[in-house]
Amino acid sequence: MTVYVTESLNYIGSGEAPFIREMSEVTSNMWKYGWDERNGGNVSYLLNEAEVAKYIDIHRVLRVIEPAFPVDALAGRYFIVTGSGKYFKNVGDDPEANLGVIRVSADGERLELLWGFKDGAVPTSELAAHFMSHIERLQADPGHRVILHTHATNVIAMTFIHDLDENAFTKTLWEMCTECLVVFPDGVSIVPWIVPGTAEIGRATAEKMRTSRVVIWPQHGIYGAGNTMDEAFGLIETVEKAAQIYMLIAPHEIKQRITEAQLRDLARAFGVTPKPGVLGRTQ
Ligand code: 2HA
Ligand code: ZN
Repeated sequence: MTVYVTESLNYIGSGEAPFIREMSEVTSNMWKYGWDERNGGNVSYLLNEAEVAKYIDIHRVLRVIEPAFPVDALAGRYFIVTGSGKYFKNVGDDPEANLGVIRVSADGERLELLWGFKDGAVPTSELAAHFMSHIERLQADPGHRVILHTHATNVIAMTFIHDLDENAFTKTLWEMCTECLVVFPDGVSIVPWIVPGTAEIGRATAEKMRTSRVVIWPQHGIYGAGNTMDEAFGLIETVEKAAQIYMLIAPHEIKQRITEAQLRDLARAFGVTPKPGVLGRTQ
């Protein structure tokens, strides 16, 4: 293994860190899907102190960043996050310019930069939505680690032409591909259109994260949560695939569909509990 010791950048072989590689891969994949044009999208990944300390000197704070709001509930927690204004297209070529490893200070009032965000970069403008969502998901599931936000094309398109009632939207997605109900039995949530980057959209998103791992922002994109990067990405991929099928078939005459009885059979076969209120409704 190559061991780099670069004083100014505070890394000890950080190029080898699996969490940096995972961030580079997921941002690259989202860009290649065409979901994250320009600086669209943002990712945050909760890390254990021990996994960070293997690659980064955690006793050396490079810079202190003031968050827009205190986050005592995350005091002492470590995250790797994408930078504000950074392009997903560029992360793989220069992770240190586009990503940062931060620790929430013990009093929850400051963010301590430990690695990355070269040349004065700062965390994503959607940090409020990410941090508030992490707080809610950790309460729902202590194994929670990842929040992804992306401008998934067909999900955005679908929010123009489908009823935005969460249960109606969820049922349509479940009907689009057989695997959907199994992958997101908790359904999708939808917040109203709200200005991005605000505490208001952060609060609204986090509130929905209490009961579902997918939150749709109409005419903007999608948030997904997971215990691993693969799980969060796979979840968004599956919702986007269903939305793509919907957009492909919407203009056509439907000759057959997955029936409600078949959805119930699926749930039984895979041992999942469909979100109450979705099946049994007439759309
Ligand atoms: O980071 O996606 O919602 C750019 C965005 C804002
Ligand atoms: Zn966005």
